[in-house]
Amino acid sequence: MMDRESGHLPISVEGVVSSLIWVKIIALGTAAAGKTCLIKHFCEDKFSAAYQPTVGVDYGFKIQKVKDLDLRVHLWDLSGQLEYAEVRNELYGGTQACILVFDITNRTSFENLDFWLKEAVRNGAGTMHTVVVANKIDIKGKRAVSAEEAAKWAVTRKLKYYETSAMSGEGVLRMFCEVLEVASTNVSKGQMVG
Ligand SMILES: Nc1nc2c(ncn2[C@@H]2O[C@H](COP(=O)(O)OP(=O)(O)OP(=O)(O)O)[C@@H](O)[C@H]2O)c(=O)[nH]1
Ligand SMILES: [Mg+2]
Repeated sequence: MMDRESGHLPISVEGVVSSLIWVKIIALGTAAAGKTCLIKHFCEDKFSAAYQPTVGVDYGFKIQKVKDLDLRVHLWDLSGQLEYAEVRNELYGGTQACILVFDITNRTSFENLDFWLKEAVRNGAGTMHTVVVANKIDIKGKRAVSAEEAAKWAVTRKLKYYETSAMSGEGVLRMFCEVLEVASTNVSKGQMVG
């Protein structure tokens, strides 16, 4: 015996469809740029000042409401250590969005963005919504890359530019929500992405 009115689904079709939108985001960038902290802040509202390098890959999950849809967000946090290239290459598949993170106090991490963008493009960034994230804006005195220079780099490559602090949380939720809004339109409704 089915415990629902005949002719009616137990929940609305819209409810079923929206509950099945999965979005996969990857984070790329030089070691210690703050990828893990950004993801931790977004998923758990936590920050740790102690640096624990990601070994290969970390993973985060969050259900985030964007435009009335509860998105199941998978965040793959890829190590910035160059020796993990093979691990990273395995993880690009089925990605809708890519955040390229650099540390505003570390000029090399900004100069390395070209390397990370190239790696992403080689692995299908054409189909991912890719953005640039300037992190650690809470550190005021040691800025090594101006907002103007970084934003220009992003615009030249047709990428959207964000500034964040994983420590204070400034800009973090906004960045992820805007990325998700675009990325979720890349996922056809009802599609399950592993
Ligand atoms: N002040 C400040 N420190 C930050 C911020 N984000 C990260 N950090 C610090 O920077 C260091 C590196 O942060 P992680 O998030 O581990 O860096 P990562 O990019 O994941 O590094 P890998 O895993 O090695 O690729 C840690 O000591 C963090 O506490 C930030 O927004 N502000
Ligand atoms: Mg990390």
